Amino acid sequence: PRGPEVMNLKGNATLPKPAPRQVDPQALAHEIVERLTYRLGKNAEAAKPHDWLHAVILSIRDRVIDAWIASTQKTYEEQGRRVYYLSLEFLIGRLMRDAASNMEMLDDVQAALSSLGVDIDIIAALEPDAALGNGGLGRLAACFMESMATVDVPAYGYGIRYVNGMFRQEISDGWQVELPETWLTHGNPWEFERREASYEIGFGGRVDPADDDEAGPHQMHWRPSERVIATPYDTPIAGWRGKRVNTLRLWEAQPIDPILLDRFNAGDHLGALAESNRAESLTRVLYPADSSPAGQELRLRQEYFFSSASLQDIVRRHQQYFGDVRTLADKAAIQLNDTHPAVAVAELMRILLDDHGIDFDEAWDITRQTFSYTNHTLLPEALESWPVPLFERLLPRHMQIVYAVNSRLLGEARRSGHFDDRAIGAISLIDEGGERRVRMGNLAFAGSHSVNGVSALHTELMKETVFADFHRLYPARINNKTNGVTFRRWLMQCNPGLFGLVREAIGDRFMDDPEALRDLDRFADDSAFQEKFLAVKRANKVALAELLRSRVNARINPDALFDIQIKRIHEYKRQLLNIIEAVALYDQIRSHPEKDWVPRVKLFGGKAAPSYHNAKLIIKLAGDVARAINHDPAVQGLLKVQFVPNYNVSMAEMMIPAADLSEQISTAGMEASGTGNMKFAVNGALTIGTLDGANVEMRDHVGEDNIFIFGLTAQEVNERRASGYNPREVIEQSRELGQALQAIASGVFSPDDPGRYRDLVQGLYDHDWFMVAADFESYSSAQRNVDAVWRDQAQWAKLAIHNVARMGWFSSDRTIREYATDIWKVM
Ligand code: B1H
Ligand code: IMP
Repeated sequence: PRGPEVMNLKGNATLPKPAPRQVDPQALAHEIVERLTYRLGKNAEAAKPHDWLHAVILSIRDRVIDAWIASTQKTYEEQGRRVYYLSLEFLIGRLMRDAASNMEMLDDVQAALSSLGVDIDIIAALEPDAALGNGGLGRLAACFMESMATVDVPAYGYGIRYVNGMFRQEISDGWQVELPETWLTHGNPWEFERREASYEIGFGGRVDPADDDEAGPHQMHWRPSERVIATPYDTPIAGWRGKRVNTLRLWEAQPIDPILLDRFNAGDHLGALAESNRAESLTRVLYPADSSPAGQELRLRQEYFFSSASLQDIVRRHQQYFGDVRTLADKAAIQLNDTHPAVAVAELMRILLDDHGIDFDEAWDITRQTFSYTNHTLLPEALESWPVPLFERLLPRHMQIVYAVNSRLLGEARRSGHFDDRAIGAISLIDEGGERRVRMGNLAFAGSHSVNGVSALHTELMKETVFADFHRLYPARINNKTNGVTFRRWLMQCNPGLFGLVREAIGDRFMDDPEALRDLDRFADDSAFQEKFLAVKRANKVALAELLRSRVNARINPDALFDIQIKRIHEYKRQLLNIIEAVALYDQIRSHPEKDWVPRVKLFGGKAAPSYHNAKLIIKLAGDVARAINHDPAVQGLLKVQFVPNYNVSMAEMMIPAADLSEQISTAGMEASGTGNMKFAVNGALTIGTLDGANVEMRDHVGEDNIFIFGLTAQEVNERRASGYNPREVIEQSRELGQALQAIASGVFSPDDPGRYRDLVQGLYDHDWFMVAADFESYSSAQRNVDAVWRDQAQWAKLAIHNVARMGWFSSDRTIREYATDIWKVM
């Protein structure tokens, strides 16, 4: 490994320190122009909006760096335990407002820019989203990074610096088209390349017994046949009020030899670059599969590449500051964000056994004390496993370690006397049913001292289903950490109107203690406050309507009820249920135009995994249904449907503050937590949802009168499936549902291709795994209940205010404090 050459400058008091920075708008304006001139080489007259953006970011960044260096210094001085959050995804979005706001300079930046004649909104919109993640799991990692800095946990995030993050979605003729998103084209002013902290990562090759005479029986020498370099890029992540700034370290793959000159000179110009291209392709693109792993070799290479680089860095840092690798668990807590980095368990074992000659039992103890694992899904298709032959070819040494760990694990289970062959088979690290596979969930579980779920329901189901046998063997290991979201981004920045109103009502305490939002409860019945609250909501809706007019030429009425479902497209999330209900409502309005219908705008947004056929078809259906409804004069002004393309973090920041109704309608038992649900509620939307994931706890907090709950519970879903659920029967009993399905299946919405949705609808009649039919009536009547409450705007406002007031517990600061106290022991 290429170790870093760190000069230890500790205690050298004669070095000059940077001058403290001024923070008034005038000084800031001066600084921005100075950055523009000397860093970008432009004068103010010639500067383009992008230049201004860069200059502003550089000015903010300087403050962040001051705090960053101070935090790093403090961490080294305290010599305490550090947290390492390993995640294949960090869905950050834009950073400018986040950083400026957390450094408490957003108002000054705005004032400075306006004194220079620059509109902050225009340049802020130019910053590309860092979309290094798929959805909830990646955005959770980003919220956690900000909260760890906020609650003063010394932490590093480790991940991959994808050149192409989440794809850009275009809708062409109603179909999703995936295009590469190139967030780095204008450079990334937030990151710092750290070449001195590069490592070699090996793949393939063979394993020899260690040549050393003193080598123990478990010490081996792995001789990889292929090597690449991992080079880190560091991004500072500032916590609220700049208290602490932590590091997000993202790895890039680079070739050992950028070009093979002998080949080039022999005329093989492409071959000369082959190795280089191969190395660089490793970190080129994010796998766009949310909740179901891609299962391709490149994915396993990505997982090992970033796990190995991170582990080498962690062990290097530990040795540099504490010397003895045996004390690693005292100084490092490594959190595995799902199984994507689970191979790190085997990698740490390899390092301890082979590089440090530690004996097996001690190495295994250190490993288990160091790691903890978060599970994010129970969907069987999402549980990662790798074919043994592939794993063995790519990581021969790790394969041996997995076998050795497995024999100990299974031995322990057998000796307990409570494990028959079935139960042994269930906890084995190797799936022996059919093609033999390495189970990454079992490896992560076995290699961790803590395994947590992300909502109370999800954690209970983990104990009853996927990890039932592990739970019997290690009953203290599974624990719950209900997800949360950062209120800085998801309330204070994205919804300045509501933020201002809340401050005016209850003061600033909630900015440091989100639970203090409770004080707002006493304004719920205050009609003057209700009016202000509704006015803020309306302004957000006008802004969204304006954006949608310019983006997709949609004309939507800001006085209608904004009903929004934005999330990855997946059958278990049941966008289909929502669309079918829209079709049924459309039919009802046409049949009874005289009734007092509540005007509604239904908005959908979300990406489908490129290979997920039904998800793509559901996008097409939303578009087809929208076209029919939006062009029908009979429902003009009463119902509108719009699919919003390219849903991403920045679009979420526009849509969530404008929502009246939040759709959280997954089949109970299938959504591990959800985090969008929390963002909507704290922004004053009411939730229509099932008792799934964190919705259950949201109901407990906001109160059952302030949320629209419908549908089967997780237990009822199970029972229905077990007792032979017959969807056809259910459909035949509901005229509304039957008619809506017939219309869709017969091509009413797809006259250009009448058979387009036949199979999709047939699936509902035949098996309906996700219980769309079973929940339809309950959903549809909950929607009419929504209408009834909406007609009384004071009542609606009251419920919404209660939601804002009672969501404080869902701050990711609370979640992180629980991790820090219960799992990492750093608080
Ligand atoms: C979640 C994933 C996920 N769970 C595989 N699992 C992936 C699985 O690329 N892959 O192969 C990517 C992502 N993502 C989500 O995590 C859950 O579905 C949500 O319910 C939960 O809120 C979120 C954060 O815990
Ligand atoms: P790492 O933790 O070794 O990766 O170093 C990350 C950052 O910490 C670098 O910017 C170093 O300059 C800084 N750093 C390393 N050692 C010390 C120290 O002893 N005191 C303060 N900062 C340090």
